[in-house]
Amino acid sequence: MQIGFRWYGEGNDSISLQDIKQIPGVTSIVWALHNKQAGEVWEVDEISEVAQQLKPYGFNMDVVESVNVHDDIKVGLPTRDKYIENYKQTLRNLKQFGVKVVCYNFMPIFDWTRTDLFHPLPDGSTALYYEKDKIMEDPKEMADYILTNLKGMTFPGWEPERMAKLDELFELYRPVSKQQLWENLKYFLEAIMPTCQECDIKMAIHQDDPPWDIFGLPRLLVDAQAIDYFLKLVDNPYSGLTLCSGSLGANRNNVVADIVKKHCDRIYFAHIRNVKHYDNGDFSEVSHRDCDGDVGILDIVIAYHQAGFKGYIRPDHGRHIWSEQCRPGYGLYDRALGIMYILGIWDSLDRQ
Ligand SMILES: [Mn+2]
Repeated sequence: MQIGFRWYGEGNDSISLQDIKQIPGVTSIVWALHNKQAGEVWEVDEISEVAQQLKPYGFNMDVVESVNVHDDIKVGLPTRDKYIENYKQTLRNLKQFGVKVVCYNFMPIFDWTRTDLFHPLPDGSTALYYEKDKIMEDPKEMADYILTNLKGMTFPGWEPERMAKLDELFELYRPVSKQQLWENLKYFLEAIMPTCQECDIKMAIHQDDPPWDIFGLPRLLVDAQAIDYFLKLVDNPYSGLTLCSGSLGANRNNVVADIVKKHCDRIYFAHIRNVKHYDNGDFSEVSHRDCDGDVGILDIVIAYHQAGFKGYIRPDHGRHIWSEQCRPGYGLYDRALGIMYILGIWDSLDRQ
């Protein structure tokens, strides 16, 4: 197991590489070229710039999160082949820098979705929050809210240029059924698998967050059954999972530790995050500590350990604590605490 930490890049993150270096155990910076639009080729000199930044700190750049998939691929338009070629070229360029895992998702229009980015918790910290009833309303209203609260920071999937085209996007996805979306995902993966094999890069899909349909849009990777279906759809070791305990854990019927036990050989990247459920269907992100939430963090970490997991683990979102001003979910302190919690469990298990 290797510990990763997501970093948004020089000038695009309040957290420095020096800060990250001081968190025990971190070997991998989980990175991306956040200025690139989905469908564009990531050029060698752009990737090289990040490599140069990481080098003095001894971090590897093995995991990219994410290389986003163009809407034309998700919708299945004839223009998708051009974007698939670009995706393959990006993979070849990433290979030159030793990249081993590419995280991506296949969510229509909206990436992760929350109704409150700074929801107060009883201890005075704030966290990302999902209020079920707010989602029934206009998606535009929510997009506006999120963009206002990001205060000019860019957030993958919620780019202002993209949100400005919301009507267009909904129109584009209208004819796409769930089954068609699965077919389009299969087409994309089958097209890139030979390149992944040639480059020895594993594709690792992130689950839909939250794991159910929203705004009438179909969402695919929502539970254990969907994950089984996905892994059979393109049964190739180069197509696997970024298993996100928080995304899946938003549905209280999902038992993430069971998925770890069943599919550990196809999990290349693990997001570990805790979620607390409320009876009315709302949920809040909470600390990584097992008893603070409902996803079974302890069972999950034990399952990875018992399976001899060799992939990458990163703490997913954290709360905003100790007055830190940071990107929603991506502060330094609570994610560092999450790492220490995971390593504490891991080291104890190693000892046994
Ligand atoms: Mn995640």
